[in-house]
Amino acid sequence: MDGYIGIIAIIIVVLLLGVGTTALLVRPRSKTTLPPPAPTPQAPAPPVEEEEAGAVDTLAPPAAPAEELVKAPEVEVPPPSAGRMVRLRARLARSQTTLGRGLLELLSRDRLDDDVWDEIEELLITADVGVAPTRAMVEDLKTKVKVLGSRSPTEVRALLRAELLNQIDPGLDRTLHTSAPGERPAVVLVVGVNGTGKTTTTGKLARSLIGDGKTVVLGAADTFRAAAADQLQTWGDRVGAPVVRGPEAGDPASVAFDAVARGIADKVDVVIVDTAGRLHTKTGLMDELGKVKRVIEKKALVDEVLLVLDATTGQNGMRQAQVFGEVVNITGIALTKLDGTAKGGIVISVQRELGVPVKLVGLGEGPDDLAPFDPEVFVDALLGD
Ligand SMILES: Nc1nc2c(ncn2[C@@H]2O[C@H](COP(=O)(O)OP(=O)(O)OP(=O)(O)O)[C@@H](O)[C@H]2O)c(=O)[nH]1
Ligand SMILES: [Mg+2]
Repeated sequence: MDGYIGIIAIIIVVLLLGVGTTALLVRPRSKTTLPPPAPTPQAPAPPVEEEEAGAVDTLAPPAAPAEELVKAPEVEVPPPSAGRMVRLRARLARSQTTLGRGLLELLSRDRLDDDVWDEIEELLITADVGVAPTRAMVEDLKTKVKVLGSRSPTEVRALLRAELLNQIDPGLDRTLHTSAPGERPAVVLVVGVNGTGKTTTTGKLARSLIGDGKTVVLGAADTFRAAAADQLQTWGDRVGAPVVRGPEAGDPASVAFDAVARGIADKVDVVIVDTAGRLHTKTGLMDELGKVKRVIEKKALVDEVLLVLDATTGQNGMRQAQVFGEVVNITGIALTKLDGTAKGGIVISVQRELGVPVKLVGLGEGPDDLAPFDPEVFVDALLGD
């Protein structure tokens, strides 16, 4: 009986071996008939069994992992705004030391005759400090130097530091009004002439607010060009801030209104409305801006009207600021492109002329190159270490 079972077992083993061998012989041929993986990089790779991978490799390059191909848009977590200006100090120093070093050198001369004072005056004017503030500074410095008598380099530096700070006025309230009382969101309206950096500043500001833990809705009230809304959309998408847009050539006031309405409905902390660049000399465009603000105010108060000024435009920027100030009550200045000019003196003149503080400074094209303005860091960057 045992022998009988043994024979049956042997037959089964032989049969199984036979089937296995046949399978091995047949399989490679069936692999060559497999369709190659789809060539488009977007298509996910067809499921391939482990044992077949080698053969498939020779037919077509392997598709990259699906994860890499279909990338979900990443929402960035921007850094908080604190300490930004210190981080960007080197950039500021690079562009502004001509003024600081020049003043230090001139004031350190043994003899401060009229020629030297003329040179000091010229240096301040060239750096866009403005005529009236320059005169005031020179008079102040003359008096202080007289009192001081002989001057050590440390004393000259301290003297100049105090004078510059005094002109910039560290006592001014530079708080950006991004917290509204009660339930409603704070509303920030961003205005200025063409190309000063309004959209970029709006995007950077949204990032920095989000980095500080706030929620933001953006309003694309530049309806002149579709590209303007797209530009803002890109900024919003990167940090997950919704962007309210309108039809191209539509009414900017209505987009601004809708953005604020959305902000209220979504209970966000801040609504920032970007507007189209407009020449201060075009009355129609300036009237339109006035309307944008009035229409928003049907929904909520405008807490901050930020005038974006390009630091490289010099004294022309001052005229723009005055006209904008007449149409919409400017509450703060964002001074952009300070990284690209030695004319940092505009901080002094613009505040003097307008009586409005510089609240933000743009120090580059990078997404986090916007900083709350800190007068002490500014002056220290000017004078170098
Ligand atoms: N270097 C430097 N470039 C800046 C800064 N801020 C903005 N820019 C650049 O300035 C250019 C214009 O910026 P936008 O934000 O489009 O200016 P805008 O005021 O919205 O322009 P319009 O909507 O056409 O009036 C862009 O190339 C920005 O990258 C800054 O602080 N430093
Ligand atoms: Mg713009």
